[in-house]
Amino acid sequence: MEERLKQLQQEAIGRVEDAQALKALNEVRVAYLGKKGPITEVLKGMGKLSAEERPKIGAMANDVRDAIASAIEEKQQKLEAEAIQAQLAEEGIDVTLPGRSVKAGNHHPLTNVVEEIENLFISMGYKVEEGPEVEQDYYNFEALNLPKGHPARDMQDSFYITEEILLRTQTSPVQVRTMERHAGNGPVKIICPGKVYRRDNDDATHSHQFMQIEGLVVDENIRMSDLKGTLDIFAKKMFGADREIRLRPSFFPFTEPSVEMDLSCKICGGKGCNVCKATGWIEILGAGMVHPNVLEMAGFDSKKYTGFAFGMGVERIAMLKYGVDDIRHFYTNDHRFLNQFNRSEIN
Ligand code: 2U9
Repeated sequence: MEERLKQLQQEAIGRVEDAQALKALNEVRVAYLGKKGPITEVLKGMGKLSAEERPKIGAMANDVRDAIASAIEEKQQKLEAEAIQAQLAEEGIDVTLPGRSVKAGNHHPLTNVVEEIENLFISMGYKVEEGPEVEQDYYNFEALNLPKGHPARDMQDSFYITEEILLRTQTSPVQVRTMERHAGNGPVKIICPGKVYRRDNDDATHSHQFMQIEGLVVDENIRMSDLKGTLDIFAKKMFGADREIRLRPSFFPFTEPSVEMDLSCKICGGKGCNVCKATGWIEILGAGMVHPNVLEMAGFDSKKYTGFAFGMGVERIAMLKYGVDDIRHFYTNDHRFLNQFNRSEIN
């Protein structure tokens, strides 16, 4: 029996050493230490032994069982450690690989231009006012000296929702609403940025939806020279101190007299090129003295108060400032275009 036990120990430990995986090791455990294993068999047959032999063989069987169990335990720890190492090697992170950069958004070029113009006028004491894009016919046309039937309010040019409601064609209704709130008391000194809508066919220089910024100053003794000085400061701050302006007579129903403002061409320095169509001047905005009818309709005494107003298309300003040749670039969300205006490139 002693021999049998020694042989079992040797055999089991040999199989433990051979086991290359946890599954095989478990099979060894079941085969030698399980309920139906050979050591249990030996222990069961102890009853047939003499009283002298019994404790000796019993102790030996226990030692053999413990030796096999500790060999299995040791091997199990070794195999488990190896499995973890293999898994780590497979799932390892290569810290030398280049990282994936996170793309940061940035302000749209039109937002930048609007902000720049707003700040410029805020520094001259103007307040920023906004209003509804869905507007009443009265505020969009009537109150601006454009009575029903006036050619400038032709159905062709506007998106009507009902007979009396339309998408605003200019930001001027915001000025009218602000003047009404002032209840006939000056001064009013505001700048009104926002989206406007016109029934136009889109092309390189036209869009059915675009942005405007309009300005309005109403007070006692406001004169054409105030308008001219204000526009000159705007042009020089926005486009460069070396720029000149000139005012040409024009017509708008809401201003009298009305003017259009040209900016001296930077590309040719006034000599004439394709941007200024060989004139040396580029048209950038319209302006004028607020029509007395408009002042009166908004509740201001036109004998006491005078005012000036101006209006410009933001896209046109942005196109001239950045040399953009097609208005549609502002709306098509092409990153190659938009990223050129990124003020915070962090890649
Ligand atoms: C009130 C009184 C007067 C706003 C004005 C213009 C001249 C003008 C155009 C420029 C290009 C519109 O975007 S554009 O097509 N605007 O030429 N706008 S004076 O005059 C006002 C506004 C409100 C109460």
